[in-house]
Amino acid sequence: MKKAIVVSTHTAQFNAVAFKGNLEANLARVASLGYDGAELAIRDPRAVDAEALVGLVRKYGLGVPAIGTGQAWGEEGLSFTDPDAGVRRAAVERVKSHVPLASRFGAVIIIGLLRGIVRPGVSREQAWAWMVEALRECAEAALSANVRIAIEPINRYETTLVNTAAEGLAVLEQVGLPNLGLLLDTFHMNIEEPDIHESIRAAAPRLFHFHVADSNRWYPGAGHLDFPRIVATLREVGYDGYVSVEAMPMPDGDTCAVESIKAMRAWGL
Ligand code: LER
Ligand code: MN
Repeated sequence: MKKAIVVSTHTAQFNAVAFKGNLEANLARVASLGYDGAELAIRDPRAVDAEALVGLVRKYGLGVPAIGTGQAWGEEGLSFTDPDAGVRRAAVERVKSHVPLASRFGAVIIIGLLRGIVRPGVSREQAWAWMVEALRECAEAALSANVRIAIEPINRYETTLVNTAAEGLAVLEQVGLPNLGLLLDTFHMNIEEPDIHESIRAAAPRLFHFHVADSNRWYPGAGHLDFPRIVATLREVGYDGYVSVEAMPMPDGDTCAVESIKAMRAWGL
């Protein structure tokens, strides 16, 4: 397993990001701390100079395991389940626009909050159907470029659609494409899963990416999750991907990154 941490290419409102702002300085710091990769949070690929970004990531010898898309929800209100068909279309097109860069990095495209929530006046069945349809269109577009997409079960306080690994697996079943998988996040699992270890085992064949934050969404070690046991379960199921820190910059971003890599090393990563 490899070690990564989330870096936003631009300043962002989403708070569980240790590094935002000066991209080059942040990538340099991530590399110097010994991370293998930087997970990139990108609101809109059109706002990014792809060549410069690829160059910077190479300069610091980092991998890019995943690209987070949630800022398009947080800052622009795009979602797969908006009552407005134009907004749903824009959300799908936005995800498809991540494919070329994801392909260059070999990165998984993350569908977190971009799937949306069940809006007033929309039935749960309708929202679910829009979500499945959107995911299928995005995964089909990504398939030809050999890009994988991961849907992330997210806790009930942030979304009403897909809170658990079991619901995530049901979505995969309904979409029926091999390049759509799951991203599990320990912060959300601690709130929603009856048994974190059983959920990891159930998701294992389709587990594309893994986020870590402690129970309070601080760096691992700042709360009460049993990470050595979680990592042992990941090893047991043969998970071979990245473990990526998506934690709040508390007490500050740099301390979060330093403490996180200290913890990961202690787990033998
Ligand atoms: C994203 O990976 C996540 O975990 C959510 O809480 C918010 O986007
Ligand atoms: Mn996450």
